[in-house]
Order: sequence, then structure tokens, then C-alpha cells
Amino acid sequence: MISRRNLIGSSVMLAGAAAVSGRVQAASIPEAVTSTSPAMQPPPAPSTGPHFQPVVTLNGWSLPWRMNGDWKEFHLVAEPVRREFAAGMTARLWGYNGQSPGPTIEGVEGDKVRIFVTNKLPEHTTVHWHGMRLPNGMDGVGGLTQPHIKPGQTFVYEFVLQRSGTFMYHPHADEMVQMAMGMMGFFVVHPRDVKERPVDRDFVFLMASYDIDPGTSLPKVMTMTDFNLWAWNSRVFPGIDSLVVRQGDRVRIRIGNLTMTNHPIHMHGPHFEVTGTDGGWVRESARWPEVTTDVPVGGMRAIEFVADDPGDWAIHCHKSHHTMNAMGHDVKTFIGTPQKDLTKAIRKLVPDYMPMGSAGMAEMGSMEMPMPDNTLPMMTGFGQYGPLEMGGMFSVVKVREDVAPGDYKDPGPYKHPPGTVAYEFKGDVPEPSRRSDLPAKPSQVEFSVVKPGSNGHNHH
Ligand SMILES: [Cu+2]
Repeated sequence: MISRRNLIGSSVMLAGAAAVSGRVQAASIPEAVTSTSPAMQPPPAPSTGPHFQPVVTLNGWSLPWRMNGDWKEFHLVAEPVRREFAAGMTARLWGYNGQSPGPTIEGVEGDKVRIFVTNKLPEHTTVHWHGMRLPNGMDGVGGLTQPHIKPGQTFVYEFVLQRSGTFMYHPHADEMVQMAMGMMGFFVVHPRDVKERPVDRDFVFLMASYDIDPGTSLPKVMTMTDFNLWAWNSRVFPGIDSLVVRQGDRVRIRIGNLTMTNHPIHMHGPHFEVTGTDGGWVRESARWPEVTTDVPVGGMRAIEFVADDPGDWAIHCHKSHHTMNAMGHDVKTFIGTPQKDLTKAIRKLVPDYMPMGSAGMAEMGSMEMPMPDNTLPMMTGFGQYGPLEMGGMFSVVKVREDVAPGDYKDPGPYKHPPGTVAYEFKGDVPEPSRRSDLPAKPSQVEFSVVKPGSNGHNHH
């Protein structure tokens, strides 16, 4: 739950100081609001400052602020946190205000923001406001634009939100370690005119990758490319919230990528347009209709669509190993290999050896594999028709007729109208016709073997 112990008290106390602005006010620090729950907490409409329609952070929340004169004041606390990736697996990460990712910061074009950053980590840090136009000294690059924030210190960042759009925040200090540990968050700047680019639902999620060995809970921070957990808001399927929308809604999904590789995000069902990138909003005439959009490393994409077709529409990264959880690396490929005799032979050496995947790996999706504690199955999740055989970066856009505005509760599986679900054919299936001029067996093909070096092609 969000704790806002002193938040209300602080705004009352400061109401009389409205005329004062600048560094004098930085003497008083707003309460650091924290949340330790991975449950989505749709934020209420803003009660102070200019109006905007808040975003919905999947499995996350937005950071409350206090107004101090004409400054909007936030308090981020960098600290060790625990994050449940999905039921059955919790990681020890570093994050902000109780969670990884940190809370989403929301503001409005023209807002003057003052962000207090307290470091409760065992090493120094900074916060870089990724994509934001601001004075160079507020850019958060440790050593280059500011001294590092040492453990126990609180620094203050002050800047004006110059344009609306989608931004991120993350450390620019011991960056590989601190980002591998989960330090990141979203920063959304809304247009000053609420009628500009209106949508009915506005979702955000941030992509992160982790390398956590099965049976352990701490990311390996020296991993550069070989990550084994591909997360949206530090959650993996089936732990990622569904994106619940009402049929006919105009929907925006903002996606940020702070992993070390690109992610082609693919959505089934409604076609979307890319309406925003790192650099801002895309002119209407320049928007690309797509079903998959590649989100580059360090990049952001906003996509928009009208949810006209009801159903349970999958949304996922199209790199198939990114829709799997850890343990994928040491499974051998056995497709097409009869394993009965092989299994007998191996069991003489390894008595509890279990063969898997002679017809593929689908059997793992429904099987209860013996696993170490605090480990998720590689392929998991169940739908109304069976196992989904997914993990990692996978969720479902649930388009329903009967969802109330502002309601994000999971409505359960889609009830398909009769006659609209793929079905088994029960009639006779004729033998497929084949080309008769091809040799029936590979053994009938003659090979001529040429020894390397025995002809004149050595210099190719
Ligand atoms: Cu991916």
C-alpha cells in the first residue's frame, strides 16, 4: 500500500508559502512515499497543479507530490527492495521508494519540478532524466555534470518540464550494476491542454532484463548480454497485469527499453500506430501503421489504437526466448529423437534423469517440473483452453464491452460468441499429394565427396 503519512500535513503546512520559490524552500524535504506491493494502483486524478489524465503503470504506481509555491516537489529514495517477479519468485533488487521499477513521475508541460533524491544504497548514485531537456547541471551524469550522491546524502534536482512526452529515469553512476539491479522508472509529461492527444486509457511499462540463477534471488550484475529473465516493470508472465480496456476506447501504451537489446513488441488484434518516440510526438501524417514495433535500447515508443475488436489479444516481445523464464539455457534440442533407449542409457548414469521435448517443448508447459525454490517454470501460465507455454515479456490486452470507465480489474477469460473459435475437423482427411519426382528417401541421393584441397577452389 502507498504510505502517505505526512503528505497531507506537508501540503497544508506549505500552503502559506505559495509566493516563495527557489532554493530557500529546498530546506524542507517532502515525505518519501513508498509502496511495497506489486499490484497495479491506478492513480487518482491530480488534486493540485494543472489537470491531466494520469497514466496506468502496469504492476506499479505514480509518485505523489506536494505543491510548494509554484514548484511540484517529489521525493525519490534509492534503496534495496524486494520485488516479486510472479507468484513463487521474489528477487532482491535495488529500486526507488520500495519498488523496482521506481514509481512513475507525472507532470505537466510547463511544470517546475523539484525532485529530492535520497541515497540509501551502499554505494553512490545519481539520477539521469532520460530524454528530458534541462539545464546541463541537472542531467545527472555522475562526475560529468554533478558530484555523485554518496550513501546517506540527499540531492535536489530542479528543472522545468519543457515538452510533453514519454521519458525515463535511471542512474548514471556504476550504471551497469545499478541498472542490472533494477534501478529505473518512468517519467511522463502530459500536455498542458488536456484536450491535446486525448486517450481513454494510457498504459506504461518499462522493459528490464535480469540474470538470476534458478534457486537464487540476487541478479548477477556483471552479465552483459546473457540475461535469463525478460521483464516488464520487473514482472514476468504470468505475473504481468493484463491491459484491460473497454471496447471502443482509444488506448495508448508507452513502452521504454532499459535492457541491453531491442524488443520487437507485437500486439495481436487491433492494428496500432506509433504516435510517440524518444524525441516526442509523431506528426499524424508520419505515423506508421504496424502490428510490431521495435523498441531500441534506451528508447521509448508510444503506440495508439482503437480497441474495436473484443477479445483476449496477446501482446508480447517477438523474440521467442524473451517469452520464456530462466532455465532455458541448458535444455538440449531433442526434436525428432526417440528418447526411450537414450533415457535408459542415461538413467544408468543419472538415476532421476527426465527426458523432455522429443516432440517439442510444449509438454513442459503443462508439466510440474521439479524445480529449485524461488524459481519460475520456463514455460507456464494457463488460459481457458490449456497451458499458454509462455514466460517473460507476455501479457494480454483484454477488450470488453462491459468494462466501466476507469475500471482496470481483470475481467477473466473472454467469452467467445458461439461459432467463433477454431475447432477440430472430424471428417476424413485425405492423404496429402506429394511430388512424385523427388527421391523418397535420402539414401537414394548420390553424393560425390570432394576432399578439401583436392581441387582448384582453394583460394575462394
Ligand atoms: Cu524482447
